[in-house]
Amino acid sequence: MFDAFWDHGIIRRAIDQNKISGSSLNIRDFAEDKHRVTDDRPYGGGSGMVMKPEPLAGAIRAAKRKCPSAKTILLSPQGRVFDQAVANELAAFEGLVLVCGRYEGVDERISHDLIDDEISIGDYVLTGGELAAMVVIDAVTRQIPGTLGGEDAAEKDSFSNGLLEHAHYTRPQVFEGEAVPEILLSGHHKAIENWRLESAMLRTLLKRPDLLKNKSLRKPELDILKKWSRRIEEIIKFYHREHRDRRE
Ligand code: 4GX
Repeated sequence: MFDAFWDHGIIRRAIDQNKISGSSLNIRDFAEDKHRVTDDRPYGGGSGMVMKPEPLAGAIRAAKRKCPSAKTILLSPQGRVFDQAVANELAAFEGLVLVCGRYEGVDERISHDLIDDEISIGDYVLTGGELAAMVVIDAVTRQIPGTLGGEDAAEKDSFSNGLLEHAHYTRPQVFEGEAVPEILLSGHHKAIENWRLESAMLRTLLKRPDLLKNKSLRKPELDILKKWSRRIEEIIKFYHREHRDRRE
């Protein structure tokens, strides 16, 4: 699963440019028995399997030897939920060892002794921690300066300012009868900047109002909300007036 991940796109470029390094260990290589077994039945009975502690401990210690200062993170639905703030926090570490569990999870003694942190990429159940680890690596990598190519791209995108991104347009100027907003063709940088803030504010309000509630708003942002609030009030007032007139 990881070969394709390390081999493509921005992750591949970041490795080639020595901005990050990454590698995967297969826990089966740390099983001592002939059949390289990594799971076993749970004490206490029941269905499902648990990851055996010895191969897991061997794999985690081998990973830590590669990067002794690394923080060791278990991917699991029980972890704190991953978001942009966590991605930024993790980008500050010199290394991460991401432990990917399968089955019902890992022997509890592994969590106690060898895990520093536990992260979930969201409240849903995956078949393994590998995709979760790739999500974390991807989001953390693009926070590392120089990995995105385009100037300061990470500072500009969604969440860095607590808002969703503004709408984007590229050529052609008219696509299936729909034109690009005039202002974007005007060359007025200040007006374009204002339009983009308004676009970002409205998209956030309509698609993710929860993000606005937790955000401290500055004057320009507040003014946009007030402007639209007034417009909506006008429409409601007009509606009431119409209905009053009809009843008479
Ligand atoms: N965000 N899963 C891990 C096995 C498991 C269970 C408990 C350790 C402890 C998931 C998620 C996720 C399914 C990956 C269960 N490993 N991981 N796996 N959501 O659902 O990170």
